[in-house]
Amino acid sequence: ETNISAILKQLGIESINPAYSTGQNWASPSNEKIIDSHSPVDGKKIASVQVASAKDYDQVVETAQKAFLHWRTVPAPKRGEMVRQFGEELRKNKEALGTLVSYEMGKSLQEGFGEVQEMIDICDFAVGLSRQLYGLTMHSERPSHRMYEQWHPIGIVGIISAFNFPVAVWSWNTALAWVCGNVCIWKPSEKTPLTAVACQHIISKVLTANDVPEGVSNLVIGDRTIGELMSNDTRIPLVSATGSTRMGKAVGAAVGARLGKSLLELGGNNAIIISSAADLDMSIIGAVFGAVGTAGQRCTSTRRLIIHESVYEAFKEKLVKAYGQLRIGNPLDQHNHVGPLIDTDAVASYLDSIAKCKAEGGNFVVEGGVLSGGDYTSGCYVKPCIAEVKNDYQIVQHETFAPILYLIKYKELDEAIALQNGVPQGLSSAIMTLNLREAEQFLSAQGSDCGIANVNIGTSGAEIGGAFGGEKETGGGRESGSDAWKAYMRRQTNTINYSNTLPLAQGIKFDF
Ligand code: UN1
Repeated sequence: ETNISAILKQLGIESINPAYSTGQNWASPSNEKIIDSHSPVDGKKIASVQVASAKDYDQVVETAQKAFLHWRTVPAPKRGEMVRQFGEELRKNKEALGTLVSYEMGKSLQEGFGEVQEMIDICDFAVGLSRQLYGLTMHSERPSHRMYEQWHPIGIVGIISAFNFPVAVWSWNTALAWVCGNVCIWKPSEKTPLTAVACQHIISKVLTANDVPEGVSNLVIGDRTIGELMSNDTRIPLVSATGSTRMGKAVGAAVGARLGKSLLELGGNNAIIISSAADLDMSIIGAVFGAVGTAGQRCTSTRRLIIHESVYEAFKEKLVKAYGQLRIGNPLDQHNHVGPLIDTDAVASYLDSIAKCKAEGGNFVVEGGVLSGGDYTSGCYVKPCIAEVKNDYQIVQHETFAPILYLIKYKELDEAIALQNGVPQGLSSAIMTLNLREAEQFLSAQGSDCGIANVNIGTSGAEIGGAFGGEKETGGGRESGSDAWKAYMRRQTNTINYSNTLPLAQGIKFDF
């Protein structure tokens, strides 16, 4: 039995929490609005959080602006040292924070811990990065000239995050942004405000211990109006947003209209190609975890299986058998595989998608449905289901954030790749094959059009070391590993003349 109240106490959560924080200081809002956080696990109210007003938001931005003037002068490795200590605090709080993620969001306890592990990993990555913010040097075409580039901090980074990874996505952005010399303003999902409050308490300790001024790590609890303020605010040069394509289009348009930068990580419609040369037992694990893990609420969740006709029936049979063994229930109980959806609105959209799929001709080989009674009183538990479909059904082209898996049959690999690419989204993709030619074709320029393409691994569960994000309606942004840090900095090209003449580039003569 998990002692939630002890965990809330450890993480500094009150019954009503203040609306915003600029680091160590917490403040109550100038209005009366409140968000109650209910757990989808048992429907119980966990605690409440006040909602910030536009005026509160403005104060936060002003504090952040001041903090940036200081933070950008701190040497990057010193900023990295703060992030190292943040990683240490996260290690100490992994169990408590992971449990709260599981309880407030509904993902399995293992996945809650896994999410905090991603935070720890990105901190380690960012610490190393703090000594590796490398720019290139170039050879000038002019004598006694030197050319190089520098990466400078950009200013305030606005972070809008989603409910499904309520803490990890913030850390991917913030750990990099901080070592790059930026300050951050975080607007978490209104569906998971308490995990955000907990994160801010954890970083608060580190900021205090290091005498970091107010305004380097800011949290603002609010609804979409706060997101809109951030998107339109010229004081925020970069807005990093994770969520639906609809939200991303609004943020991208608003930020673009003021020629700001946005980093968008939006919906996926991820497929695994199961080839005739696939290891079917291994493929089952990848497919089932990808489709039902996090109750199908990852942007990397497996939504479609594109299966070769020669193994289609055999694989379908294995899938149906595996689905029959899934235990659905309280995600804090480690025996269960599938927890609840985030709320009853998500349940309604799951049911709506099933109805639409049936109306278009989908054939359900594992039926869905909402579970009730017993452990399921929150009304958020649904049955993972499987339907045989055509790729061009409208509903199949759409990302439903729920455990609905679509099966599509193919004959030739070219056709399978075209089906895999034949959706508006482009986040994650995979092929299961032991055939080298197939694998390489899938990874080639004629292959997957996604930001992530895997061989003999499912579509979800990417490591933080790679750049994370995707193409088309996924928004084009890249977060976490590789050189994703460059999005958080401004590039400056410097040319220095150490000769005693002033030659012009391109050989231009200008004498007088
Ligand atoms: C998301 O769903 O927004 O690759 C992020 C994965 C996780 C991150 C998912 N590491 O599934």
